Amino acid sequence: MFPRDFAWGAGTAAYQVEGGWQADGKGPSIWDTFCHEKGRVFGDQSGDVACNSYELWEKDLGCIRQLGLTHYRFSLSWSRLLPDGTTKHVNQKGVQYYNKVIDDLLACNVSPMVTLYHFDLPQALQDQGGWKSPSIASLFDSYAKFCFQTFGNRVKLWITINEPYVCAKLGHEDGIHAPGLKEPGVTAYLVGHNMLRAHSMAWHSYNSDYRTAQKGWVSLAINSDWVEPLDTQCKEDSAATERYLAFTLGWFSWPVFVTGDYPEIMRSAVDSESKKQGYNGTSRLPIFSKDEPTVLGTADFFALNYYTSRKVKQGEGRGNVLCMKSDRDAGEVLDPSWPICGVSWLAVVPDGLRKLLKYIKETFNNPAVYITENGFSQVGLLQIEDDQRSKFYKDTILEVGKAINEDGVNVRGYFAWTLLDNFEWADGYSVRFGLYHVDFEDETLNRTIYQSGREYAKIISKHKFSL
Ligand code: GBH
Repeated sequence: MFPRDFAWGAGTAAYQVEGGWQADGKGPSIWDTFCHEKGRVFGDQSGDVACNSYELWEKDLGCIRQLGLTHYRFSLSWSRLLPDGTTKHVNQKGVQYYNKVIDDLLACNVSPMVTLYHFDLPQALQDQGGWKSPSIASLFDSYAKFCFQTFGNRVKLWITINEPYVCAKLGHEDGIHAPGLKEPGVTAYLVGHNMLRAHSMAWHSYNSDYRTAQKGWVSLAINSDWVEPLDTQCKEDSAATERYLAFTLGWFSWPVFVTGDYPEIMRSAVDSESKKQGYNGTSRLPIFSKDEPTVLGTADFFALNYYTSRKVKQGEGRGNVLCMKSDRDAGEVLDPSWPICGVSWLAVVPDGLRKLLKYIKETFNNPAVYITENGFSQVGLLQIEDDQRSKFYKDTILEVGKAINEDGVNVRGYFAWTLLDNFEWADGYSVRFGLYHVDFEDETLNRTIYQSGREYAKIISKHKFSL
């Protein structure tokens, strides 16, 4: 059912697992700052220690081997490598750490997929305006080139930025992620724009300076729910669904995969609202400069993070409120038949992934696709025999198989989120997404495989060598 060279992976992100927030010369990131402020995160918890993967990497490697993964996705902490964010000072201890991770993986026949940025901007760069500042793009590009130069002889799959949507919206519109800004209707668009520029510069650098020698692939990870009109017969619901898609999946995928610019629906909505609101002549949605290389075509594959689905209904109309939600003007609802057994936003809809994959094939000209994240959480009582989650993985992977075999989608790999229970951002340690349980109460931070981890290992061993 799965191609012979299909990638079977799991993922993590630096801030969620590493700990060692001040170890060996690491500079602080915006998540260090954010967590150390009162009232930001569940129980005022932080990633100061997390799973301590900085010191316990070999335990993680043991888990990776036990699962039989062919690929492991992890992210680099920018400020562990470059403490003030710039290449003026390189922290060699950080370089050594990631060199060991990469070399150990390769020695075990596991291919690394490396994310350059998973939410943890160096605080020193935030102090200069962070993602709001146009100059962040070239700072990111320098960091990216440093990583290609240092690790690219061994890393063949790169993700520049993880989920620009989440960074922009949750970090700068809703204020529930670092840097905790609540500047609705304006800053998220600006941040998203600079993230696209940063990604594009890094891709162009790879393409011109490293691709020939290193022969890797570079993309950005785009999160998207699958959405359908609540009432498929209702024109307004269908139009709202189009708008919803334009403001979520479309925001980052249209520029990169379709036109080099934002979706027309998004452009016209934000432009006309801006005009009404007296933004004299300018739109809150920035414009791509003709003087910079195009963002169109700056992805060698489609990297998709899929978790859940939504039904979309007619919006309530655009009031006078300045925010993205008002620009988007579409309401979301859950289908009562979708189970929710973990964190509240995650309705279990495995076939939504198949539908989304088909949509991606048709809309973006049949790209190679890696599902770079998909997973299911546990909240509350600890359950090592987590049969609901085992079923989730079985059902979802079956849908991926159908997408490949029945819909002809070019899916190259599947990465479960996540290897270990870890620091789940604003939810701290209260939400567990791991294939391994981590005992955060105990200093040893023991890793124990869940039933779902054993199930995933079984699926992998069944398919890994079959054709
Ligand atoms: C991923 O984002 C992240 O890449 C990963 O680091 C994280 O651990 C994983 O999800 C699990 O959450 O709280 O109602 O405001 C997935 C996209 C976007 C899904 C934000 C949850 C929060 C909804 N996420 N969304 S709410």
